[in-house]
Amino acid sequence: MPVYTGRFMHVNNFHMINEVRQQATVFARILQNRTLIADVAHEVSKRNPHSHYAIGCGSSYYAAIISAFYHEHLFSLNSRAVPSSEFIWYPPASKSLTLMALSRSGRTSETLEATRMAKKLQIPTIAVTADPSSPMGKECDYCLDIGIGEEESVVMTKSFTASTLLSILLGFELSKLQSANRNAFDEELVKLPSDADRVIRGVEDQARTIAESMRKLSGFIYLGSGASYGACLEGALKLRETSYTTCEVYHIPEFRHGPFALLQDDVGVVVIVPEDKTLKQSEMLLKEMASKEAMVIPISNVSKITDAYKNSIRMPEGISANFMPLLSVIAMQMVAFHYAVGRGLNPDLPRNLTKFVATDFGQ
Ligand code: F1P
Repeated sequence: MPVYTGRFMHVNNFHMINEVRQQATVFARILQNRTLIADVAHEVSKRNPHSHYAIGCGSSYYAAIISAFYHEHLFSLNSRAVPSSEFIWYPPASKSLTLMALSRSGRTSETLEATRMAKKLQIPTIAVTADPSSPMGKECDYCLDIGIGEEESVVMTKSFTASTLLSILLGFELSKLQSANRNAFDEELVKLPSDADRVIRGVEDQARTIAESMRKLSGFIYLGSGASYGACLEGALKLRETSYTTCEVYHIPEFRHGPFALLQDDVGVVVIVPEDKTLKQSEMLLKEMASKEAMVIPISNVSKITDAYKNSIRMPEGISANFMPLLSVIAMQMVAFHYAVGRGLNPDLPRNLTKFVATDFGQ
C-alpha cells in the first residue's frame, strides 16, 4: 500500500489509476473465456427461466443495472436488477428465474444472504466474482471468475467493468438473438479491448485537465440514459468515494423535472452523449444548462458536442456505440482519480470505506 505524502506522491504510484489503465487487458482476458460463460448459460437455459435477476451492492449493483439493461434491450431477455437487500426483503413473485449475483469479494453480507435465500427457493444461482474461493463463489450453483485476481484499490474500477462485461456476455449467450444481430454484436465485442485501449490512452490527459477545472466547483450532477444511466451511477460513486463530494445522478430528461433548480455557476454537470436517439434532447439540455452558467462536461463521441464545450471529453472516433456506456466509465474513473489527487486526497485510502461490507444480514 503506497504511503501518501500529500501533493508530492507521483500519480503512477496509486493503485487506483494503475488498475484503471489495465482495463483493456482485463476485457481481452474475459473475451478469451467465452466458452465457459456459454456453458453456464447453456446449463441454466435448460430450466427455461421466465426472467433473470441481477443483484449486487454498491458498484456491483450498478454493474448489475448496466448488464440488465443490455439483457432486456439488446438481447430481449426478461431482466431486472435490484440491490441484494431488496431481493431479500421483496422477493420476486415468480420463482422461475435465474439469479446472477455480482460481488468482487463474494463476501458482501446482503449478496451472500440473497444467494442463500435463492438456493433455498431452488432458484439457480450464478456468482460473478473476483474470488471463486469466497463463500458466495463456493455456494452458488455456478461461479464465473472475472479474472482480475486481487484488486488492490478499495474502490472498484477494473472489477466493475469486468463484472459488467462478464454479466453482459452471460445475457448474450442466454439470448436467442438472430444471427445477423449476433454477428454485429460479436464484432463489437471483438474490438472492445482495442477500443478500451484507445480510451485509456486518449482520455486521461483530458480527464486530468477537466478535474483541475472542477476544483472550483462545489457540487456535481451526472446525467445519462439507458445503460449510460448505470454508468453515471458508477461515475458519481467514484467521485463520492474518493473525494467525499456531493454528487447526484439523473436520467437525462428527468433532470428538467425539478433538479434543474440546482443549476448555478459552481455546479458541474457530466453528461454521457452517445450518437443515438437521445442526442437531440441531450444537445438541447446542454445548451440550457450552459445558459444557467453551470459547467457542462459532455463525454461524447459526437464532434459537434465536444467542439461546442470547452470542458468536454472527446471519446475516440469509431468506438463501439453499444459499449459507449462502459467505455465512458473509464473516463469517469479517470476524472474522479485526478480530482481526488488534485485535492490532495488519497483515492487508495478512502475514508470510512472497506473493500466490502460484512454485517449480520441473516433473516
Ligand atoms: C461492494 C461494495 C463496493 C464499495 C465498497 C463496499 O462490494 O459495495 O462497491 O465500493 O467498498 O463494497 P462487493 O460485493 O462487490 O465485494
